[in-house]
Amino acid sequence: MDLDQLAEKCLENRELVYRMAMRGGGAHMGAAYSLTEILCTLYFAVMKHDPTRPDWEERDRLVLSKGHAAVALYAVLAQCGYIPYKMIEEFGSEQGILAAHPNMHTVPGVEVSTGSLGHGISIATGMALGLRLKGSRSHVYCLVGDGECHEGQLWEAAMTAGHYKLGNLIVIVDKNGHCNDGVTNSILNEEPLADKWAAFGWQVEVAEDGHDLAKLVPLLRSTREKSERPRVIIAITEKGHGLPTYAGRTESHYLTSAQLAGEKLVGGGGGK
Ligand SMILES: Cc1ncc(C[n+]2csc(CCOP(=O)(O)OP(=O)(O)O)c2C)c(N)n1
Ligand SMILES: [Mg+2]
Repeated sequence: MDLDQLAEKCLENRELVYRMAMRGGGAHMGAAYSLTEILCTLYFAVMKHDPTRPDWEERDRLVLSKGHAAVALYAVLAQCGYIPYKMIEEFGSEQGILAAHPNMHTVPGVEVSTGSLGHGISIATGMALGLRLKGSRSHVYCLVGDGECHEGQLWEAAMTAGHYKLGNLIVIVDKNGHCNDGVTNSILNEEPLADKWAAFGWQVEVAEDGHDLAKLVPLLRSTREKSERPRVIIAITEKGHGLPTYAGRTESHYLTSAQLAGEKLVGGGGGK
């Protein structure tokens, strides 16, 4: 898939998320739209996976630790063919099975039920350790929020992964600068974030623009190379990227269908 096609996938992903929000009465738009390019790059250009076999032993695993961005995951799972588009259309309706947070027992392709911040990365760490013990060559990708880095449990997982030198674990921090109730570092300053991960034994890279597909694709592909340490990519993103009124604002965190009505999506992954 070339970059133009990937950009199309990003735009379609954002449109599907928008549709779910409109049908369901609202959604975590800010969290979903800062992740779009990262998520689409992983599913369409990086990860080894097979939508016809969600339980394929040799697949790479993706854990959405910031589970409130579930709508973005549902959209990419539909685009890949894990779930029918009909499920997307039923989001928020009585017969629908897609909930505000992802459920591994009801939605094919969801590896771990998440929503309680800090838990997903802990489970991803256990998965990576388990896979290594089995001699597997699969990778575990885990997406966390910058506000999620306030969680003590995240650092327990980070310390564990560093201790066990889990080279098959890749964490991507979606550093959009906001959490649910304000600017992340004004609520609790977590800088210097890169130095903290490095101190826990991780190989750290910073993606200066987490929406720039031309840079994201080679960077995320490089995570497939053998590593002696867990890797974290701190991706600088924009919360609500693509929303003309709400992009870059804390208010984008959760938007109702009334707030979204009339918002015309812009961009499909050409950089900030
Ligand atoms: C353990 C836990 N505490 C609190 C919450 C409530 N909560 C949901 S989203 C959120 C903010 C997350 O911010 P961030 O990680 O930056 O995610 P973003 O939406 O910006 O991607 C919080 C505190 C939660 N889901 N889990
Ligand atoms: Mg954030």
